[in-house]
Amino acid sequence: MQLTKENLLAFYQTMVTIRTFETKAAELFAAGKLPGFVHLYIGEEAVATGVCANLTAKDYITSTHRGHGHLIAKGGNVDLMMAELYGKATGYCKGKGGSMHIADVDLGILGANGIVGAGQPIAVGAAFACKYKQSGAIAACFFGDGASNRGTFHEAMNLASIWKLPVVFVCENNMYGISNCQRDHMNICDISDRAAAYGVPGVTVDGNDVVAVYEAAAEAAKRARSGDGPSLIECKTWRWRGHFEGDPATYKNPEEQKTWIGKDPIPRLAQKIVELGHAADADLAAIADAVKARVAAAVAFAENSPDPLPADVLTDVYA
Ligand SMILES: Cc1ncc(C[n+]2csc(CCOP(=O)(O)OP(=O)(O)O)c2C)c(N)n1
Repeated sequence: MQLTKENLLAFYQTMVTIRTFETKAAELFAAGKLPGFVHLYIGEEAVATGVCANLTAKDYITSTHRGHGHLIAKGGNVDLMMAELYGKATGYCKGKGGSMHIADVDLGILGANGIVGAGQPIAVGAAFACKYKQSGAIAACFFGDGASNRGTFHEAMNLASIWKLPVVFVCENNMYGISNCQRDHMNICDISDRAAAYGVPGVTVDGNDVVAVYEAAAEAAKRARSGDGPSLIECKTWRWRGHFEGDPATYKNPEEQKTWIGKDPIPRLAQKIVELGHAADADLAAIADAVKARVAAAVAFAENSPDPLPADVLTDVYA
């Protein structure tokens, strides 16, 4: 598949937006400006970007507790996201949800989710609706290596398989579930091997190579759209930060961390773009500067937004 200059530059812009938004979120959290937990996706940007580039606004995604990247790649509004992180009334959930509950149903974003593995059955339900209504839309379901141990994963894969539902299961194997490295929480190397148990195609790709992710997702999306059912894509990647901001991550091997940071997906893509002659370093720097200004505007929007009113504390909540 030949990706165009426009495709690659769009990938670059999305990945830099995720990185810049999250680097700023880390800084703001450390400064005590963001209430609640923040789980960062830094280092994993190629996964959300490569998958969502195959989706339209009609398609659905389910996200995780580490969801900022999925939301940005699916077209989420960074002003509303940042305001939600600040707990402001202008945020996606009017300041009542925080980082782990952002949704935008009009964009097919069915929500970040603090419950590990909860997005899997939701994606199956969305895919069932797509098939039932013959809308032509599909669902992509992001989840971690830890979440692939949950019963929800196995139930979701099985049901999607027997009903041939249009779901792309995307396992973001960042090698850790909180402080447990993959070899301590499962006895297999490739999570994509689990697909065979459900009669589903499974593939493992380099999750730090946006083109590899894009191509695997293109194939899975095609399969889903043509009525051939689900696929499982395992993207091997690495979480650069602690599990949540404030986690010193002393359980990680510093050498391994250094090796993975050397595989940073953003400079890898930049190098490809420059080598192909699609842009010069200065053009990429201009994109990064524009993104920085966009994120700074989102911070200003959040800071200048009102807090939710005490009188509204019981509106828009279920319990
Ligand atoms: C059902 C459930 N069990 C446990 C937790 C606590 N918990 C939060 S994140 C996490 C690890 C998730 O690991 P993984 O799925 O690999 O995602 P990652 O954090 O690596 O992106 C756990 C166990 C939870 N939120 N929900």
